[in-house]
Amino acid sequence: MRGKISIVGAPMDLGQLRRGVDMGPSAIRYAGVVERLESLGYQVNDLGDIEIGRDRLTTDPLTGLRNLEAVVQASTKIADKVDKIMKEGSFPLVLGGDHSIAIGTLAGISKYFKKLGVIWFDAHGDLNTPETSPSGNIHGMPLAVSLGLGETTLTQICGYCPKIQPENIVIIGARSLDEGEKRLIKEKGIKVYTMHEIDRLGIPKVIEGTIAYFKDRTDGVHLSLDLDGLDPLYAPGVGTPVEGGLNYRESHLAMEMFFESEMITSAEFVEVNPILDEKNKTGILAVGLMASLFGESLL
Ligand code: 6HN
Ligand code: MN
Ligand code: MN
Ligand code: MN
Repeated sequence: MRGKISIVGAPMDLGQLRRGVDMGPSAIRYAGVVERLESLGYQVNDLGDIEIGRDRLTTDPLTGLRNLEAVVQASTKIADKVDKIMKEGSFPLVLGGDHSIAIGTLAGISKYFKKLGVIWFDAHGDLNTPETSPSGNIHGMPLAVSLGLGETTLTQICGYCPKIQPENIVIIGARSLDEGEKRLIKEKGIKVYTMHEIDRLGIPKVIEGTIAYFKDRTDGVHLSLDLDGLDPLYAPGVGTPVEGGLNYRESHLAMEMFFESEMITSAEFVEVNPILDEKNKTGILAVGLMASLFGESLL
């Protein structure tokens, strides 16, 4: 027996405008996540989905944020659920849903660590604030919110703030950063492997560098994996695809190396949108990546 994994679905689509990403957890389950992880020897408990409000299309008049109230409520529920999983000593594996769910996931997890590290595997930085956001979409903000930046009702979820420190973040795969996000990255000294660095160094060096960076400075590491970190060739079912991403084997190798590091203490896989997908290719990919993260080996 290899330990306990608790799966929870967060069918969230309020952090952005495209419909369908709320079906992400179903698509991932349909691709066989429970059976795949059980076959690796884990005790897998699927806790079902968190209830997400359905009232869309409200824009906060003060901040311009879309569906703010509903996202705050959902994030609180996600945080409570993840908190319970942590308390039971099980590994929280959250299925999205758009990336705004990370606000709740990190709120539920970070109090269990003194220095929680976060791997943000994404084409984007998700470091916007209401002032810098080009869209008003909260899925472009969760990393900033977790740093304590932005709308107070979001940063104060679970009654404490911030959830993480800038020096404990590594962003991998970035290739679409907004100007305000670039400024924030420089100002806070956030470690980023853009696609440029990944091309130059190769993914093995990037992941070794990430693991070495976290080794002495963190006591737990959360993996927040946005499927749009991969190239849309491999992950077509995402709402904000960006050309020039990681390929299939590079992404799997990253997961395999994270498994070997024994460093990852929680994870979420987000932005799977079955309506935009091709025969659940992205859902199936997500499950394969999870299998690699949990130790499925090639031999
Ligand atoms: N995601 N930077 C853009 C925005 O609207 O803030 C895109 C964000 C995408 C977020 O993919 O999780
Ligand atoms: Mn994202
Ligand atoms: Mn993204
Ligand atoms: Mn694999």
